[in-house]
Amino acid sequence: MAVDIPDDLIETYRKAERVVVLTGAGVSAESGVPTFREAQSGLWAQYDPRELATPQAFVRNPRLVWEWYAWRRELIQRARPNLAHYALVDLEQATPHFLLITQNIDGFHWLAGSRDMLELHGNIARTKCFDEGHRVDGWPQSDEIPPRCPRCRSLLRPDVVWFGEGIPEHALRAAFEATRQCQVFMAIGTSAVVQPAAQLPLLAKRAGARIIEINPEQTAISLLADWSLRGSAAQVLPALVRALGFPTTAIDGARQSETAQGRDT
Ligand code: BV8
Repeated sequence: MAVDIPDDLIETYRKAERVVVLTGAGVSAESGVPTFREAQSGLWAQYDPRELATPQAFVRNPRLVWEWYAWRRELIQRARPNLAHYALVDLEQATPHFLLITQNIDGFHWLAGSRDMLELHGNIARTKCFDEGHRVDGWPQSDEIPPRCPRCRSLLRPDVVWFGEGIPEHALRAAFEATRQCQVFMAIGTSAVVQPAAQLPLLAKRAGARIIEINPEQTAISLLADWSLRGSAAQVLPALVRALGFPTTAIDGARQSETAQGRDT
């Protein structure tokens, strides 16, 4: 599908010294990882994710919440980054100052090669204990679900930010700081509903940045956007990298490895 990137967008991006990108679950949609709003499948279809992703749900039914995350971790481990993730690596390489802020917990940006990045909502591959926050890489085999912290015996949980929990202070501060200083802010694959991440596009606009949105649908920030590119991130982002005339090293590498594995990406 041909993607039309406006000339004035290309010109604005090329002139930008500092670019900030905010990604949401839509960027991992083409990797086969369901977004929050898509119905959870099978056993989980009966639950509202926003009810499960809370400390209250964990206190009420730790086993249920632990098994929901185990199911999601399993699904993410079987999936892999898509061309949207790799295109963002090429953008990072070609942009003087670039910061990727993700709301996603799947670790795909890091896996694809992004390095100037912040995970606002944690990472599903990391585990910590509920009471003390001790990061735990492994735990003794036990039938108890969830397992317990080897250091303090409190229940283990995923190292993600639940609704009602604060975003890690350092990440939040860095995100707001970079957003205040950028010339271009891109909101990609996010409905821009969840706070405080949803404030970032507003903050960027107020600081004088130009806003680019990439999303097949209209969102809460579409009115703010200088450009809304209606399409899938996996299509639009590679087209943007090519339209900017930037090297497509990460994109080409992903394509070659997909072909080598006999799958067309
Ligand atoms: C906090 C980890 C305070 C867990 C997640 C005002 C101010 C402050 C807080 C609030 C506030 N109002 C309400 C709140 C509370 C709450 C909140 O925001 N509620 C919402 C429902 C209104 N916020 C919080 O609780 C936050 N904490 O503010 O704490 C505080 C401070 C100090 C001390 C104590 C407390 C914490 C929020 C973090 C929650 N954790 N994830 C987990 O994943 O299990 S959020 C989770 O849901 C995701 O990370 C994501 O960010 C969010 C939404 O998920 P999705 O809907 O799936 O994704 P998204 O919205 O990104 O939508 C998908 C988009 O992709 C769509 O637009 C779609 O069109 C598009 N798309 C689809 N396919 C494609 C595509 N785009 C491109 N290409 C495609 N192919």
